[in-house]
Amino acid sequence: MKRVLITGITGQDGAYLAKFLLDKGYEVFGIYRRLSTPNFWRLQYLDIFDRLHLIGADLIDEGSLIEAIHISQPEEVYHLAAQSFVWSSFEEPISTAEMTGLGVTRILEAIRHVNRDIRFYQASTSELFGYSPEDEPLHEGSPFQPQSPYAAAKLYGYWITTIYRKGYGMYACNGILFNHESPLRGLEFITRKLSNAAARISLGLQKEISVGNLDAMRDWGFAPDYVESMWMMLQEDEPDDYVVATNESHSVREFAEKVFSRVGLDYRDHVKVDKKFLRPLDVRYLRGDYRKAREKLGWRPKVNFDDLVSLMVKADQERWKRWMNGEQFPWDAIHYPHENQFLSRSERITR
Ligand code: NAP
Ligand code: G4F
Repeated sequence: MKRVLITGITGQDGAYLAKFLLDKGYEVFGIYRRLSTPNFWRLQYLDIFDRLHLIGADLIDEGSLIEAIHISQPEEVYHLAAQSFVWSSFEEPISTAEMTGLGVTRILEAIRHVNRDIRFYQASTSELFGYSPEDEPLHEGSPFQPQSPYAAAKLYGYWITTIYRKGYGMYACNGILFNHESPLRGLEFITRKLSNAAARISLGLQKEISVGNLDAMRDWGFAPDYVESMWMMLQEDEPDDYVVATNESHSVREFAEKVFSRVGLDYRDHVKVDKKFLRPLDVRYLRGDYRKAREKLGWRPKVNFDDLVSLMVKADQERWKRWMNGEQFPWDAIHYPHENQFLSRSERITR
């Protein structure tokens, strides 16, 4: 059984990737950080929580990462942990640089010291580009022009991954993923913010929602499709970098219009603009050319924009209907795993 370590397993992509790899027969280890309120709801939602090994570690704590590699002895590491919210990176630029930027070097160093044959995936992003000419989608050779502290930190992560690949001969890949969404997306990101609001408003639980820049355009795909590309990148003979996208761009306004119309409402009656959600700098337009991923990896997106909108609002409506019928959300139930699921320094696995 192949062993894998996922950083950021409690996030959207980490949860879907863990499920994908469990279904492929991997033994899955993930790092989680101690929070005052446990945050395992996505793993519970996908019903995979009891099948995972969890190791306490933090991106700021090099020793904890080294220990995580020792304990899990993985063949592949997927580095997904980061401060991933662009808006917050303007509020917390230094901690974003620490986690989203330097965190990559810390995990790469841990791998280099423990076992440099481990294959490494870095969660790079379309935010690196910062700008997309409308007539030509972005590809692996397009210039990088980051527009936020988050993007600057990811740019560092991108290059340090490349440097470890070239300098130490490590199998290290950058997946340059464009926006990808799902019912497990954090509520602060615009797609889920809108799908959740549309669901609640349609059920009489809320009247309106405030957002920022309605004119921003993104290339939005479906997260479970995208985690498959991460795995594909680590199965090749040689490490490389790949753009993963849909090659379609839609505005926030269009997402709002569609998501509200799915529940029989007109977004103009419910979506207000509040400048507190604007950013000091915003990426206006993104569209990605995923030809290389298609030709070399055989990857292509399966869920289109319209279906993405529908499945997100449907999932949110179902959640709120269940809540109205007295059921708990998974995130209402504070869930502590059974003791032997947590692996600590004193409980090293020896195989
Ligand atoms: P997410 O839902 O925000 O998940 C981020 C994960 O990082 C969470 O598990 C979080 O743990 C963990 N984390 C944050 N700080 C940490 C720290 N100091 N130590 C240990 N763990 C820490 O993000 P996502 O959407 O799944 O994205 C996964 C990765 O892909 C991120 O690196 C993101 O920047 C990148 N990316 C995402 C997209 C996208 O559209 N989703 C596109 C391109 C790239 P907690 O649960 O404890 O907070
Ligand atoms: O949903 P967003 O916050 O995602 P953003 O900034 O594109 O970043 C996401 O995708 C990146 C990949 O390109 C990842 F690297 C990153 O980790 C994250 O997953 O915002 C999308 C757009 C922006 O232009 C924003 O200004 O929506 C606009 N927007 C308008 N009103 C809003 C809002 N964004 C948020 N979060 N909240 C609003 O009220």
